[in-house]
Amino acid sequence: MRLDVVTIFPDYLAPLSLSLVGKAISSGIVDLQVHDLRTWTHDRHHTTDDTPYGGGAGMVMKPEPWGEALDALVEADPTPMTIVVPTPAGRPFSQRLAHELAERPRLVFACGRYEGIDQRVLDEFAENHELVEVSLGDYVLNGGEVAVLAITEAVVRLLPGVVGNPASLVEESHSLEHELLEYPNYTKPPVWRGRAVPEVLLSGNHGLIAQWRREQALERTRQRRPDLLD
Ligand code: 6GU
Repeated sequence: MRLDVVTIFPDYLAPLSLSLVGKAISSGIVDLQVHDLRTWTHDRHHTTDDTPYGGGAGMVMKPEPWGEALDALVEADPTPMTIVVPTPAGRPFSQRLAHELAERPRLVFACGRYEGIDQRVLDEFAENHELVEVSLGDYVLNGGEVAVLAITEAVVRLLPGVVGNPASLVEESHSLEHELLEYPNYTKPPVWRGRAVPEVLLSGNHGLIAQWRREQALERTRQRRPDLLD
């Protein structure tokens, strides 16, 4: 999978060279390129934003650098692009959307500040490319970079050969179908600071264990995410 990230803060994406995503890059499963939007500015101050038409607080990202940046990425590689624009006004990110994005050959992340990118850029590129605005949830980040870290990790771990034990993905997608939160987990020692591991987990009775885990998952979901049970 080819990944491009366009941002005014390329250093923000440095963690992508670590851990699971980093391994996917060094093993060739993922080709990641981070681009500085200011490459496509032409004024002395490398200006990327301006005041909003109609007034109001904050700044809006100028269309010209974004247009040139995305044109350059199209030019550099003919692989069809899915443009992902992180914004609190986007479609809520989910495991389902992560699976959808994992099917795409090339994702191009366009990181704007949270006031956003001039709408005409999105309208222009949506005409010839798949474009999806994505939100991590109902809170505000300063820019899309942290969202790109989250979305990339969720997507890349679904690519074949990235997660060591594919059984863990199967269990996960199974739990996704049932739409329950995961049950609590325990490991050795059997007693820690006076707290014992639930006895059923030591019983060796796999039927009872499965039943207990399902009850725990249901109870957690009822308490924390009753919306998932509707
Ligand atoms: Cl994807 N971007 C920004 N700037 N803020 C957010 C977000 C994304 N998701 C939640 N808040």
